[in-house]
This record gives sequence, structure tokens and C-alpha cells, in this order.
Amino acid sequence: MQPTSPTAQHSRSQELMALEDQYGAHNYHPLPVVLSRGEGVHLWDVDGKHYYDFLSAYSAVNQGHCHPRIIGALTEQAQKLTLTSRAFFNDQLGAAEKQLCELFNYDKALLMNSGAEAVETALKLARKWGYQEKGIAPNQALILVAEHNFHGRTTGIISFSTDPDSTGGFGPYNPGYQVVPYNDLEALEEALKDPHVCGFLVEPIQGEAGVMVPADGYLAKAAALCKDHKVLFIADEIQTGLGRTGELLAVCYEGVHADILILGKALSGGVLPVSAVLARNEIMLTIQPGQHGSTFGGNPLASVVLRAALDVLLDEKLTANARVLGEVFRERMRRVQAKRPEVVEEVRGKGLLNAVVINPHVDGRTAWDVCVSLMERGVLAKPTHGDIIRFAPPLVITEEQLHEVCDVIEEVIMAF
Ligand code: IF1
Repeated sequence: MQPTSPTAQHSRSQELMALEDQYGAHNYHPLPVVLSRGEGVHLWDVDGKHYYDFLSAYSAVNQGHCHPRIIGALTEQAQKLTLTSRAFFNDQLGAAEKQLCELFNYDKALLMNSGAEAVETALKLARKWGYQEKGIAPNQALILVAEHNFHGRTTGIISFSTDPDSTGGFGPYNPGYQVVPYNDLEALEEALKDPHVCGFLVEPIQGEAGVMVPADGYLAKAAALCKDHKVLFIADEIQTGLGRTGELLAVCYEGVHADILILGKALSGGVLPVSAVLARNEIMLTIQPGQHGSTFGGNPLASVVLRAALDVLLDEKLTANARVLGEVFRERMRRVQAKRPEVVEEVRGKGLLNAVVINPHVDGRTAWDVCVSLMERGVLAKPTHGDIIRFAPPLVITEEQLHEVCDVIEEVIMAF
């Protein structure tokens, strides 16, 4: 394909961005790049310009864009049967549920579509369990959540968000939640004393808050405190799970087996929305037929894609790659920090979920400016909360590709 002239290229991207501006809701402020093809860690825009993807659709593309095994499974099943609803059985769901339960060591799985739907499902399970198994008085169940949490965008979930952008103007809010400071065991223990508490919902690493990694031991002690107080430990691994942090699940770093595990995003390798809630029978069976569901939840197409996505994750040893290359990345970024300590305030993360905190007061340039410069040099990343840049490439990245991108990041930061 002959590259079009710069002006024509510019107009094509502009034209497509203008379409979205005129006909699409303005609920995002994307970087000015119009993507049209992806493969592995690679993306190309409509003008054929190449980029390395260092966002991975917020960790939904751990297996790399358009992974052939996952696309193959998708296209084969798509010719046969895509959706039956759960009014009937289908020949793919059981095997997907079995694979999930055996891999993560749970009795049962409940498949949904978006991450938020899975979080809502987990909240409903925790409440049901609270009434039926813990004996909490009807409609009195309390669920603890962490300050600066991000668990999705439904009115139910934003009811317990502490981020004004997520909650402002969307009231009235659902009751039944209590916010506790993240990474604070004393505050958690105090809140757990309330006998109405049925669950503690927490991200093992807070992604949206800016890749906030809790102190070593926090997750293990929090889970133990929940057990002591007969409260369900609910791990939202939608972003941190499936190899992203260098372990199969982020809670594995501390040997924690959550009472309720929530998965999403890379559960399909970024091919279609599929999420899952995993729990033991005592919890999962508090929901009986007719008490929860979803039109697309557990459809045969998603079931097949889910199985291929998990197979790729394990067969290609993506978790180990994330652990090794995550160390390489942070080491490279800490060297940049040593050269420009006035620009790089902090480097943090686990595996290939990392953040570089930019000091916005240096010549007034912000993390957004850094991301625009990176984009111009063929690297796509996105700032979160102003001065934090999240770097999260697909877990299939090679060391050579990682160094190539680190060279670009260093070049941009040194040019401040
Ligand atoms: C947006 C954030 C990331 C999540 C965790 C549940 C969900 C998410 C830990 C809900 C979703 C996405 C949503 C997307 C941007 C992105 C995001 F910036 F919003 F917070 F990744 F950090 N639990 N996160 O991270 O899953 O319903 O979206 O499938 O809403 O802007 P979902």
C-alpha cells in the first residue's frame, strides 16, 4: 500500500476523528491517533504508521492483538453457534467453567460479559451469602471498599467510588458500602468489627488510581483479617490478573486465595467481552435459578474464546515473561529517573503493570505532553490522574522490543 501524502494522511485521520466528535458521545478524550490494525505488540494507524502498544487496552490484550489461536477459535465457533441464551444448555460453556475452576481452584464459575457486570455479580453474591450464611439482618449488609478504588462505571459501582469524575452528578447513590483507606490494616480491622460487613472488595494493585502497589503482606493480612471476622475477601483481578503482574493472579504473590475472584479483560485476549466470578459452592449456590443472569453471559462463542485465551497465556508462559521483563522495564526507568530526578518522581509496579510519575512542574509539561511525544515516536501509552503514565504492553513483548521502547521513553524524558 503506497503511503498517502502527508496532507492526505492528515485529512484521513482528521476525518475519522471528526466523525466520532460529531456522532459519538464525548465520554473519552483519546490521544489523536486513529488505529486500524493490530498484531501482537504492534498497532498501525489509518496512515500505516506503526506503534508499540503500551496500554494493551487497559490490560485486556495480554496475549497480544489478534492472537492467531484466539482468532482461530473465534472464527471457527462463529460459523457454528454464537448465542443460545442460558434458557438452554450449549456445548461449550461447561468446559470453559471447568477450565476456570481447575486453573484457579474454585468450585464454580459464573460467566458475565463486562468487568463491571462481574463486579456487580460478586457484590450480589456477597450480600446473599451475608444474609443466608452469616445471618445479617435483611437489607443491612455492608461491603467494605478501598479509597481510590476503580471497579467499573455502573451506578451501583460508582456509588462507592471516591473519584469525583466517576461519581459526580450521578446520584442518588446505592447504600451498603463503607470506604476504608487502601493499604491500611488497622483501618480495615476496625471496619471489620461491624457485624453487618459481609465482604471486602479490593484491587490487589490499584490500576486506575495510578498502579498503587500495597505494602508487602497487606493482601495476606487483609485476607486473614477477613477470615477472622467471617467476611468474604473479594479480589478484583480484572486488570491485575491473568499474568499481568508476573503471577497468574496478583494475589498469588502473597499466597492469597480470595473467597470471590473476579476476572475480565484479558480473559478473552481482548477479542470480545467476557468476565467471570469464581467462588466455592457455599457462596455461589446462594444464587438459585432465576435470581441472576445476562443475555450473553456464558455464550458459546465467549466460552471458546476464553479457553483459547487461557491456553495461550499458559502455553506461551506469558506470566513468566511479564515477571522477567517487568524487572527489566523498571530498571531502565529507574536509570532514567537517576538522570532526570526532577522530571521522574517515581517508578512503580509489578510485572508488566507499571507507572512512571512525572513531575508536572518541570517547564509546565504534563504526562499528557509526554504521551503525545511518545505517540509521535511510535509508542502508545496513556496518563491517568494527571501526572501518572501507565505502561502496560502485551505480555508477548520481547526483551529487544522492550528496550527499543525504553530507548524512546528515555529520549522523550531527556528532552524535557
Ligand atoms: C473506563 C480505568 C483501567 C478495572 C477494574 C473493573 C473494571 C475495570 C480493576 C470494569 C475497568 C477500564 C475501564 C475503562 C478504562 C479502564 C480503567 F481507567 F477506567 F480504571 F483499566 F484502569 N475492575 N477498567 O480496571 O471493567 O466494565 O470496563 O469491563 O471505564 O474508562 P469493564
